[in-house]
Amino acid sequence: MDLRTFQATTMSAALAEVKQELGPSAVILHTRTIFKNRWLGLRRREMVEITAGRGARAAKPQPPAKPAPVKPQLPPEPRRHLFETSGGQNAAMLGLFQEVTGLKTMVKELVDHSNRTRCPEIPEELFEYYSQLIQNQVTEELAASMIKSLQKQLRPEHARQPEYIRQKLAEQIERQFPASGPIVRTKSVGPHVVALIGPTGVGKTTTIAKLAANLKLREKRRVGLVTLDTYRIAAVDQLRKYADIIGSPLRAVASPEELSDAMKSMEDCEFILIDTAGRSPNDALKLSELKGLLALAKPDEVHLVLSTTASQKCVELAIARFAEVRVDKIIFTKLDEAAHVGVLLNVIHKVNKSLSYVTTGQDVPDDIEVGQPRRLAQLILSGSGRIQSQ
Ligand SMILES: Nc1nc2c(ncn2[C@@H]2O[C@H](COP(=O)(O)OP(=O)(O)O)[C@@H](O)[C@H]2O)c(=O)[nH]1
Ligand SMILES: [Mg+2]
Repeated sequence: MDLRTFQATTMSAALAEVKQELGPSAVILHTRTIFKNRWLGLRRREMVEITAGRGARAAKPQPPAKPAPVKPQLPPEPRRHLFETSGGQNAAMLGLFQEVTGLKTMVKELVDHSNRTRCPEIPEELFEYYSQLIQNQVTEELAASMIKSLQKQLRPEHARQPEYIRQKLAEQIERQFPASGPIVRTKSVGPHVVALIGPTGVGKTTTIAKLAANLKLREKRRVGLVTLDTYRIAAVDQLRKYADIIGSPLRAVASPEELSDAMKSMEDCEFILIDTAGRSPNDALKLSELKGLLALAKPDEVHLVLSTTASQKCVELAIARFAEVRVDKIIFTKLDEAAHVGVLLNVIHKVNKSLSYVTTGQDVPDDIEVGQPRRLAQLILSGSGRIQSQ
């Protein structure tokens, strides 16, 4: 193809030149912004440069025409600009697409290069797996340790078996996800008491409603609800609405006496689920109040509820503070909104607690799943790191 470059101060001026010189079916291969020095190099001017060639159907230069026989006059054809033709638009789109693809490759190469220089201990043939973990926000330390364990399991003949390598890596990830399984009542007398604690807005009340609805409506269990979140009327109303729909008793308690009373009134329930007010991890006074109330309720299990959309730092702060209250298991909410699921892996690995449930949307009672290590491992390796409701 006969390639030429055109420079002008604006894109439209450059395009006009392309059209004039190469005709309306010109194919644009590349566009870029360049800077030209002016005023003895003291000023720089931004210019647009287009590389284009003649399209396949472009008219070839014709020899001077012989006088033609007179033809009947036809109305003039409507003239169309280069970018009003589908060929022109396609050419522009192709140019843009190539440019974006080129940029993406370049950025990926830069990131890979920077990671490679920072982690010389990661073997070259496993680097793409390491990159995938990092892209999913798995910490460098954890990603490197998993890749090194993976390396020990591989033999030279596995080098050309990416499926085998992925399978082994998935097993590595699964091992980092101890899962507790669902809430189960093991005692034969008295209610199995479960409390949910965690920062404000992570989804404690919604998760209580999902758990209660599943226990009551699907498993036909007797479920009682207690809320310690009596600071806001709206918070009690929110849970009361669910309790009414499910058909479970609800007690809102504001003092140790009321709590003892409520627990006694629900003695014939198989499960009591306790909702709590979101405490700011910085509010030490309220945290110790919560600790006192929970000590009185003697829950069989306390689940710390964390949002997958929160930053690693926020999640770590919440864990540190709520550990002073009591944490047995972790629930991760809002996986449907999470950009990356690596945070789950980092947190579960760090706190050495098991994952009980993950929630995947706002719908009560459907958007909740028992934590399944295999599913989470696949999610991390799937590339996008985003969950789809099953
Ligand atoms: N996208 C999404 N939103 C959720 C999920 N769980 C709860 N929410 C929403 O998060 C907001 C706060 O929930 P709420 O249960 O009141 O949080 P709480 O303050 O911890 O009790 C509400 O708008 C919920 O609908 C989830 O799994 N996914
Ligand atoms: Mg709440």
